Amino acid sequence: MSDRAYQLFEEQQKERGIDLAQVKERLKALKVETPSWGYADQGTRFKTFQKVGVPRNTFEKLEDAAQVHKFTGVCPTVAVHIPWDKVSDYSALKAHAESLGIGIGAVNPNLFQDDDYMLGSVTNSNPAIRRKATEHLLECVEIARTVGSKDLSLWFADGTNYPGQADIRKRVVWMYECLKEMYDAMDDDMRMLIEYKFYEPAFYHTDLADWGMAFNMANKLGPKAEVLVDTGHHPMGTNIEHIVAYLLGEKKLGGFHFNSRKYGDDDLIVGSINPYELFLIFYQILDAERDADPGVAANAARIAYMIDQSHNIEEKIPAMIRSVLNVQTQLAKALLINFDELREAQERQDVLAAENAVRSAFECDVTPLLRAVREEMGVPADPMKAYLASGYAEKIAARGKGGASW
Ligand code: PSV
Ligand code: MN
Ligand code: MN
Repeated sequence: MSDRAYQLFEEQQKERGIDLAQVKERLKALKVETPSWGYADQGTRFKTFQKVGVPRNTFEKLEDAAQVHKFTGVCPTVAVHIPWDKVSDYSALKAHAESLGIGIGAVNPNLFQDDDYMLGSVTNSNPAIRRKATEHLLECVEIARTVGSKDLSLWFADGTNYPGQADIRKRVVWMYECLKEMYDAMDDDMRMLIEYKFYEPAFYHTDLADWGMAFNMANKLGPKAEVLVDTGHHPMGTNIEHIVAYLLGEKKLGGFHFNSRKYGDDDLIVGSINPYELFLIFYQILDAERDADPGVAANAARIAYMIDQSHNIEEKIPAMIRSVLNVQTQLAKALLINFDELREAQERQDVLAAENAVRSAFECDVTPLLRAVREEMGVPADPMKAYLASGYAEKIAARGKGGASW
């Protein structure tokens, strides 16, 4: 891409009233956390494909994640899932991450892969099982402390398959009691990110089925608890950006798990199915960053952007790089919205002009902008090409097949 392409882009954006210096600064501030499990072998309930070169343990997962950061420059942290990433020495894990130039991000407790949790974890009618689940949550707070993480990310598979199977109202109370114990054990600067999902693995009811239930739980717990929006966890046709705007208005948007879906919780590469949705999510966030209420703007500024994908047919590292680039691309496009023009159109109640102010930004080609920003950040202008040419895939092939499966 030549300087000419960038010059042309700059001229076009000037005409649209966009200050590229600000756009570039905002793009450089983006941080996207990648999930340790996205580097492992993953599958569907029909088959897990074993790939050559997959990390054999959490230390190697961090090494792969460090490559994504090296080539994109925007992925300095990695989320861990316990016990998938259980190690005997978490200080050593932290030190390993730091030696690679990255850090450990959100700690995700796992309350869905133990036989004891078949009928629920924090909602189980058996108090001994609820105790066991709570102890795991407390253990994760301690792990977060050791690895220097401030975010505890919670998702529960709890739910029922049949009408009458359990007492729905009692389960809400039990969940609250367990989470309250965890909440009280957290440091003041830690955050509890509460994720919701409307079905799967439970098919009749899920205890935290939607944003409203997660929001209510977070409100009851207090200011350290916020809602996490996983873009794959809604029924068909849901307006996710509306949920985002609403939660921002309430100052309760904790973070995202980005991925794409076509039908269910597909966990596909973010931006691969409906890039406009991702763009519209960023539109709401950038709009909130400009809110006159400093609390709303502060919420927009502290959002944790995380990827939650399950790559089962894709090459792991390139799939992660693609996801990160797609997030960056849609943020870049949303930054080209002329918010003054938009406001004026809204005030005039000019529906078509307002819609045009948003859509016209999406229609811009941001390739020259992203290349320029990456060069200024000291990373390759084309991270995917650079990674593929780096020889890392060939190097990790020595790990062979049969790596970690989560
Ligand atoms: C559940 O579908 C989920 O989105 C949660 O975030 C889990 O932690 C993750 O996927 C596991 O892959
Ligand atoms: Mn998720
Ligand atoms: Mn999911």
